[in-house]
Amino acid sequence: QLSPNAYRFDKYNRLAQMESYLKKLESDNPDRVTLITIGQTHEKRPLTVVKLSGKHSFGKKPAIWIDGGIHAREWISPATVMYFIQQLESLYATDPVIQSMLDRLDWYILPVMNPDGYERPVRRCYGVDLNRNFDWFWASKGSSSDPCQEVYHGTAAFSEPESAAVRDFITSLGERVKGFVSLHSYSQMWLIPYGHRRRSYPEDYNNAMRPLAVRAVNALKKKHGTQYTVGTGADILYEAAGCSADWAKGRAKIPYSYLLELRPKNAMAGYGFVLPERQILPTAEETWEAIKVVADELINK
Ligand code: ING
Ligand code: ZN
Repeated sequence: QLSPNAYRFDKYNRLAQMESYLKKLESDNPDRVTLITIGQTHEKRPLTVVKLSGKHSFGKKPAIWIDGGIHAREWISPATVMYFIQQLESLYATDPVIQSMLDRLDWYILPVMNPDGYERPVRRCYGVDLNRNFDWFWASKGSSSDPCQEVYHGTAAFSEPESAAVRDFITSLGERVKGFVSLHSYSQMWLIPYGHRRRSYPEDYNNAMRPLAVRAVNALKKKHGTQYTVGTGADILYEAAGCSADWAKGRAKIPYSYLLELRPKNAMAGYGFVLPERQILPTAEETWEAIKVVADELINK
């Protein structure tokens, strides 16, 4: 790309660069890429879902939801999600695995759920933690009623236009949504519901949700050796209610719902949320290997 403002997969990009990349992707591939505006943010920015799909089929195709950027400062999350979109689109013609993943599964991808925060990350007050604003034991644990706390849960479950738009859109897709993956950073963890209370598990935790998570992190590790821990958010991090992945499993009944904590493992190297740019592509590549394991399971189930 010659334009200095073009999207770069080895850099952190502004929202405008992401938007123009996605618009071009849609106009270059109108049969496989559709941009869907599912709502508007508090500051009236559009919430844009990228729908990727191969051959049309009669009957219901299973679908997967992936979101990034629910938390403003977790820059590696939107960057990784953008890489997924690029892989799906650019390899469709030449990679039979990717082709069947698009022909047999509909992908709904929201690269930035909180674009207001992404463009203006430093806010001391007046911001709701969208990952405390979903309807799952809302306001019971690990969140705050104080608007000046990072974990402010809002005035009610789904009080925010962003979380309400995600709820409405996913609900409109209905039962064909079989997977929900929300990308965060950091800690290198593959979190399984539930996060609101310790030792609280969905009934298929041991026979379905955990085994798939373990297979996914094994595939992830194979790429660059990065190790992930698997467990519920409450058991291996802390208790926190109102998180989107818990709502997706508990209320929307999406069978495989996960929250990923990407690199780094810890903030010891002097960085945490702002992972060095040289690690963007390796992070995206290894995470993509894990996502393909999940997608494959949704198709062949
Ligand atoms: N982590 C999640 C958070 O929203 C989480 C992790 C969610 C833990 C729910 C426990 C329960 O706090 C990040 N990175 O935001
Ligand atoms: Zn987060």
